[in-house]
Amino acid sequence: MMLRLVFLALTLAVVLGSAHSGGGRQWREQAPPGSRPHSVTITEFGAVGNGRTLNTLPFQNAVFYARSFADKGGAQLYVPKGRWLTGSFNLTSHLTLFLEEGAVIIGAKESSQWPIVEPLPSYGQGLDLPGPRHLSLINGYNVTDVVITGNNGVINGQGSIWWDWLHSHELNHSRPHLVEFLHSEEIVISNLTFLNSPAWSIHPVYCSKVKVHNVTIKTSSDAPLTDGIVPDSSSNVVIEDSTISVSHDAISIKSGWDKYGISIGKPASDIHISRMDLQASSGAALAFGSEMSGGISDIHADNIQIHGSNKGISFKTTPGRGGYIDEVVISDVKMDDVIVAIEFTGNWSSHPDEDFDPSQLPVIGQITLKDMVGTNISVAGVLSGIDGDPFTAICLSNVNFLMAESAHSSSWSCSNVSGYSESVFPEPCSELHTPSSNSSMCFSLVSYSALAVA
Ligand SMILES: *[C@@H]1O[C@H](CO)[C@@H](O)[C@H](O)[C@H]1NC(C)=O
Ligand SMILES: *[C@@H]1O[C@H](CO)[C@@H](O)[C@H](O)[C@H]1NC(C)=O
Ligand SMILES: *[C@@H]1O[C@H](CO)[C@@H](O)[C@H](O)[C@H]1NC(C)=O
Ligand SMILES: *[C@@H]1O[C@H](CO)[C@@H](O)[C@H](O)[C@H]1NC(C)=O
Ligand SMILES: *[C@@H]1O[C@H](CO)[C@@H](O)[C@H](O)[C@H]1NC(C)=O
Ligand SMILES: *[C@@H]1O[C@H](CO)[C@@H](O)[C@H](O)[C@H]1NC(C)=O
Ligand SMILES: *[C@@H]1O[C@H](CO)[C@@H](O)[C@H](O)[C@H]1NC(C)=O
Ligand SMILES: *[C@@H]1O[C@H](CO)[C@@H](O)[C@H](O)[C@H]1NC(C)=O
Ligand SMILES: CC(=O)N[C@H]1CO[C@H](CO)[C@@H](O)[C@@H]1O
Repeated sequence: MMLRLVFLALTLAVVLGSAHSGGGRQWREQAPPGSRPHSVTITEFGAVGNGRTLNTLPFQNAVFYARSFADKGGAQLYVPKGRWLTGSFNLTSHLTLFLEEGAVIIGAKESSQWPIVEPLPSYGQGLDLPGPRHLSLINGYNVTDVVITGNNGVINGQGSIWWDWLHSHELNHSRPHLVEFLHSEEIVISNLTFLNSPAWSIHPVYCSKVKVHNVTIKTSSDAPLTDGIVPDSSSNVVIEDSTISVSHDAISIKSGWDKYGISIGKPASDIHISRMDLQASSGAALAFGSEMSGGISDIHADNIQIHGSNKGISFKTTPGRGGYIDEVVISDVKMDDVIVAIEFTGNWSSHPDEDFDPSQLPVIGQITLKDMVGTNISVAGVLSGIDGDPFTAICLSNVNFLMAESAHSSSWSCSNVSGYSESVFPEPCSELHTPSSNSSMCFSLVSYSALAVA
């Protein structure tokens, strides 16, 4: 350990020097797991994995040291079995953070361990409160080629203290997330479990080339507004082979809030979601918006299992939001025990401030939902567009919902929408099967023959 600490001190000047020298770094391929030529262990920086000792400085120092290998193929920061309590720390480029089996990174309960940072420019303020927000537990700012992985290690945010502060109005700043990347690319997150985030679990914003696979994300079902994965104003994102069970939205695609998101203008696009098991006890399993002012486009989701959720698939927006949601295809979905299977709402009226421009109307269309089955569904669909700004080309194909046997179950209700449907049971609202509509209006809808359906 002494050796590392001495080396750390000696390299400080060198690292700082090179950081100021600027100059573009070379674009690299992602390091395959285990391929980093250098490795350090968190205990070499004085960390103690007893669940009580605060390890914020060891994590910061270890990452700082790992930075000296950035132009030598990068380094792995190895976290062995143990309970590693820490406040916020930042990652660096060409780094693999590896959590061994039995390794648990635990977020500190003191809010002072989560520094205050500027709100995101596309939101203008924090999620819970105006003004700045708490820094997330594990952060990447302007980094490239970073892997967070392990042999099913755990990252636990101990969110309940933050949920209590939110309920009791003791928060001074908006809650932090577990993992957040800003302005970054080539990010891989895999083979880990994320528990009880104070707010969202994984939040890439203004990023590209992000892959999340084989993760488990859970928060307590009474946790307020805890989302799972939130691809936000990011492109080229892949999310697959994972299980998410949270209280609010399990996967939520966003791109900024009202005038802030409109002026930043960064869409969420080119996002592929596959082979997921989703539960959203009081939110939506797969959500779009409601913050979508930078636009959401080119989204493909398939092989999605949804169970025990308030909403299955939800598109949320409101006048003043601007932006668009289009070129979305969702297919091969199985839903069980869901209150509202499909929701489109043009009246999700939360605004960052009163100063929004209601004439900024979102444009929602070119959305295809196909090959879906459901059991114990209370409401098949509530599709309500905006008066004077209808949602168009909403297409449903080969959908079969078995409705719940409760007195409250109802099938479809539609207003200010138009589109097309084929082979949908229960029979959808007339807005989706007008005599003049046909499948050619639908985004990427290959028409089915009755035989192909079985
Ligand atoms: C995740 O685990 C699987 C199976 O052990 C392994 O093949 C894969 O390389 C791991 N991924 C990473 C990024 O370590
Ligand atoms: C981590 O990054 C944030 C902003 O992204 C910065 O405010 C903070 O000082 C950084 N922390 C350390 C220890 O470098
Ligand atoms: C982001 O990183 C690039 C090089 O990777 C550098 O040129 C740029 O100055 C960095 N920007 C900020 C705001 O740190
Ligand atoms: C998923 O990750 C776990 C460790 O967390 C590993 O044991 C398993 O093999 C991985 N599965 C795949 C398909 O990568
Ligand atoms: C909010 O600020 C007050 C006054 O500084 C402080 O006593 C309290 O602990 C803070 N709350 C949180 C959750 O940080
Ligand atoms: C149907 O789903 C609801 C939740 O939407 C659940 O409470 C109920 O237990 C389920 N019924 C059956 C028979 O599984
Ligand atoms: C939108 O919701 C608000 C309350 O949430 C309600 O007062 C208003 O009538 C709704 N507007 C439309 C057009 O449904
Ligand atoms: C399908 O609808 C479009 C208008 O949306 C129309 O131009 C086209 O002729 C229709 N095709 C068929 C086969 O009815
Ligand atoms: C233009 C249009 O059709 N507006 C309708 C939107 O939905 C409301 C509620 O169903 C109707 O009252 C409007 O006529």
